Amino acid sequence: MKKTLLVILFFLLAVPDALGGEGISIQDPWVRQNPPGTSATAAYMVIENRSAAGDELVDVSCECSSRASLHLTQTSGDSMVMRKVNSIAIPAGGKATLSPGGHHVMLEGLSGEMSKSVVLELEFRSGKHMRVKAPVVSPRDTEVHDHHHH
Ligand SMILES: [Cu+2]
Repeated sequence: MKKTLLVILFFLLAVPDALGGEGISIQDPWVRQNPPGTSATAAYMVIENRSAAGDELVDVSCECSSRASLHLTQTSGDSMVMRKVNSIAIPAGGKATLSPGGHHVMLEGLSGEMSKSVVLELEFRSGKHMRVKAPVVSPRDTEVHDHHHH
């Protein structure tokens, strides 16, 4: 039965276009497993825009948390500061990369332990809505993940 679930999950992750609209697609979504006793974490992904019109990610929500917002991590001197942003631009024919140390989806007020994956609801300036299933990745896996992608 677990195998069946994994196969279904893999299928959902492998066909993001089926979950979204034309033009915009989401690649490689993932959420960092929050350390025990904490109630906040971040979600990352690459948003690709194959259409001729620019768009913006303007809102996000998740059943997993009471609050979800768009954040940007900036380095100021020796410290890293996060601030809320109103939108993340996805240029026409380009992409926006949400990754550690940059833009991310901040999830605060997590309702309990994170499960194996969460569903993020994305809202764009164009009115487009997308649902994205993002696997929860533990910090140990995250290191591997980061090395793989950088
Ligand atoms: Cu943040």
